[in-house]
Amino acid sequence: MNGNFTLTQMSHNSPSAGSKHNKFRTFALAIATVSMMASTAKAQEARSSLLNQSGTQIGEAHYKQGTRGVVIHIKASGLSAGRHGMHFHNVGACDGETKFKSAKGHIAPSNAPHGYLHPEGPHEGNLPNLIVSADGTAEVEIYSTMVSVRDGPAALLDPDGSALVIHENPDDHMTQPIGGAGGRVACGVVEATN
Ligand SMILES: [Cu+2]
Repeated sequence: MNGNFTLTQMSHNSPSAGSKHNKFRTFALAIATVSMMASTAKAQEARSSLLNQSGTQIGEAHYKQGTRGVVIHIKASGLSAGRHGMHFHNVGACDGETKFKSAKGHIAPSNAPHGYLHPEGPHEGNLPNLIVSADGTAEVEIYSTMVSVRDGPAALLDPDGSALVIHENPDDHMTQPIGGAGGRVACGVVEATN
């Protein structure tokens, strides 16, 4: 009853309320149409096969570009339990014979120091630690606003590509140059899927 009363009052006090409402509705419909068009455009996507140093696949990662960052889904097994530093490295090359040194250093076009907790960090290739369960498996979905799939200075699919690297030890998010994360136990070249 109260709602009806308010509506009656509104139309009584302002005869144009109805047409204003229609204009608003047209505007809202236009916005809805534009966002539907945007959502039908295929998001830029990529993937990685994660390999151990003997070249056996131990997992995979998928990347989907959003408006402001990349949604990253990682699934792996055969790792030691606990926290493992994880970063995007500069070159799309995962050669086990080089202990994955082939992937070079971290993606860091800003030249900011390594580490989420460093006062001047982080740099673009930084990611959270991967936390592996007692059975050696890990699955996580994370989001990075510091890299992109194709566009901008920290594009994963730049001309020399990039690699997702999982390290032996935890990343303390502070120590230079890699947070004390040690050797590289898994590596996956980022490959375009569309
Ligand atoms: Cu690294």
